[in-house]
Amino acid sequence: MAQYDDTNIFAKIIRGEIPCNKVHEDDHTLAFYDVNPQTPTHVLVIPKGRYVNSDDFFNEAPEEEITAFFRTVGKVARELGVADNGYRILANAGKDAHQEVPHFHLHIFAGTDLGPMIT
Ligand code: D5M
Repeated sequence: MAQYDDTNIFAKIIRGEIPCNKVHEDDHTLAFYDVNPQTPTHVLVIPKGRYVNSDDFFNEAPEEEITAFFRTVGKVARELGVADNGYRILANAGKDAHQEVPHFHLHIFAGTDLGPMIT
């Protein structure tokens, strides 16, 4: 399992050391707008726990945290008003996927016709 780096930018956001444009927060999960949006609506959803990537989260997180996380993804999509027209969720995990921030996160892309999925 990869070593978690407490100095990563999302860890700092969770600790309140740097600001974010928050969409939703609960005990287990935080959602905020991506600083470099790829679509009209581009939000990141992260667990507050220390998980490096999806491999780490899916295999190591307690079921309660996993359930809370995905419930929040659904809730956030509805709160953003994108659930009806649709959205895409994506997680980059590790080197081959070019994961930039080593704290597990899901991207929510929405607000336009996203086209067919590529790669
Ligand atoms: O993508 C990481 C994503 O995180 C990328 O889309 C930019 C975004 N990012 C980086 N720093 C911030 C801050 N401070 N606020 C909001 N969004 C941020 P990935 O390649 O999946 O690791």
